[in-house]
Amino acid sequence: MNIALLAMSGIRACDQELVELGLTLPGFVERSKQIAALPSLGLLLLAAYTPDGHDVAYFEVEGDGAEPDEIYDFDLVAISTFTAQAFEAYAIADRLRARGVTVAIGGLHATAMPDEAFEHADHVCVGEGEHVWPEIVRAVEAGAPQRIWDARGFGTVDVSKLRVPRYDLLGDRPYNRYTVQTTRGCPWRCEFCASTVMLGLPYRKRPVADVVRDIHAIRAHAPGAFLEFADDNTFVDKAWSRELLRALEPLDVHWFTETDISVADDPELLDLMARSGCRQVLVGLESPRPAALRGIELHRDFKAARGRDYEAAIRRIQEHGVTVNGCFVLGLDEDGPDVFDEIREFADRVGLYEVQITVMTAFPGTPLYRRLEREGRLLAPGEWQRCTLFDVGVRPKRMSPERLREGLFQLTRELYEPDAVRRRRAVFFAGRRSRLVKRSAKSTSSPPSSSSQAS
Ligand code: B12
Repeated sequence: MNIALLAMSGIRACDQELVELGLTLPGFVERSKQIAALPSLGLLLLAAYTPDGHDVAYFEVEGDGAEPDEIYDFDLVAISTFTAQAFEAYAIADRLRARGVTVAIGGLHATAMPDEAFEHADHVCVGEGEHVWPEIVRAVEAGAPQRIWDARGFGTVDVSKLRVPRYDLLGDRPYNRYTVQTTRGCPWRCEFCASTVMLGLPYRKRPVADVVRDIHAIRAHAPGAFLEFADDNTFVDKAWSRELLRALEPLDVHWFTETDISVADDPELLDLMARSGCRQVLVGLESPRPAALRGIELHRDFKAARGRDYEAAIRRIQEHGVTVNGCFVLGLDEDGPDVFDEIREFADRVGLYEVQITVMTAFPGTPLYRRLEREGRLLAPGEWQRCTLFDVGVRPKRMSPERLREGLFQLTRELYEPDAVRRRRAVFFAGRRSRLVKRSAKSTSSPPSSSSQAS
């Protein structure tokens, strides 16, 4: 068969005023462009798991939502989608099926809403695709009946045996970053986490040698590529992390990842991160107010336990030369309208190199969605196109939805205004310089250690 893999790419927001505001803010636009063009790692992995004897090609739906004409010539089209673009994906699937093309859909949204997806696709994958995808291909080839495939029935994917994603399928299309996974899952259970539907699975680390192998595959396709680890939380196991970072060091790569604030506890890890090319870590801080963090992480209240220590922790990370992208969720139950100023002040004081603000969003399948549905606080249930993290879809507890939207606008203007960005970054560079000065003073005043004499 001829199989097309169709990724939905680009960044979305329904609120036109916010989109226009973004266009006038250089920092904001620069950041969106940087992340807008990433290939779908999920589909590149599926390509590697396609049974022999089939031809596979990779396509992307462009920002305007239009699918490429070529996909109508394929026998089977596999679509991967997140929630915000679910309706666009369904519309494409409907058009394909109307023209006799078989469609399979998977990804986070299909995992949360399989029955809904099944109305638009011949086959739906719930959960990880590595075991299910080959079965779907065989079923389509054999003309077997349409069905929903639940990955849980096929056993948890053993990430120590993952195949190399087919980066070679990306062709000449330019990407700003290439993704590679080092871990899957997260030990924490944040109420709003949009990856939750996959998080019932255990936290899994890949063999370091396999990560290195995949990076070589990326570089064979795109020499000098900037890497993004498509992980939920990379540095949970500190010993494994050190092993990974030591292996990255000689590769001369630059990379970005998402992790929790506990990286700040380990100076050796931070040194290794800097030396191995880590440019930035994205950390979900959620609120600058420790009281607002209570109850967010449902397992051990991890965020509430760490909130008081945020400032010192961010300084420690940044002093090592690794920038922090601190993410805040606007509209948390314990945050009132004062939080907008508090976030700006926090970011200025700490010198956060990058700040990301999003509004509290109830993704289907999350504990937050279920709670807010019970409490009658979903403003537009089922309007998945609004699940962009920028469109207000939830009634906050301590302010009106309109006030939340105004606060998002106000803070967007204030945070991304060029002078504000420069001021924050100046704090980062000053902290970095002072650590380097201290380090060089220490190394010139202390006698050489036996190990450095030996080397
Ligand atoms: C890379 C990334 C992007 C890239 C996506 C590139 C692409 N085309 O895939 C870009 C920058 C474009 C992007 C955009 C957006 N993103 Co994003 N992104 C991520 C990120 C960091 C990693 C995703 C990833 O690669 N995972 C690893 C792969 C291996 O997993 P996977 O895609 O789930 O695929 C597996 C299974 O789902 C399954 N599978 C997937 N597809 C299919 C298809 C078939 C047929 C089958 C059988 C199986 C199958 O098999 C795969 C292997 O097991 C995650 C955060 C994270 N840490 O996970 C957020 C994340 C996925 N994004 C998120 C959001 C909200 C967005 C945006 C809405 C932001 C915005 N305002 O525009 C847009 C939506 C765009 C869209 N496509 O719909 C949310 C999604 C929540 C949700 N339920 O929808 C996440 C979880 C982040 C968050 N803040 O919570 N994103």
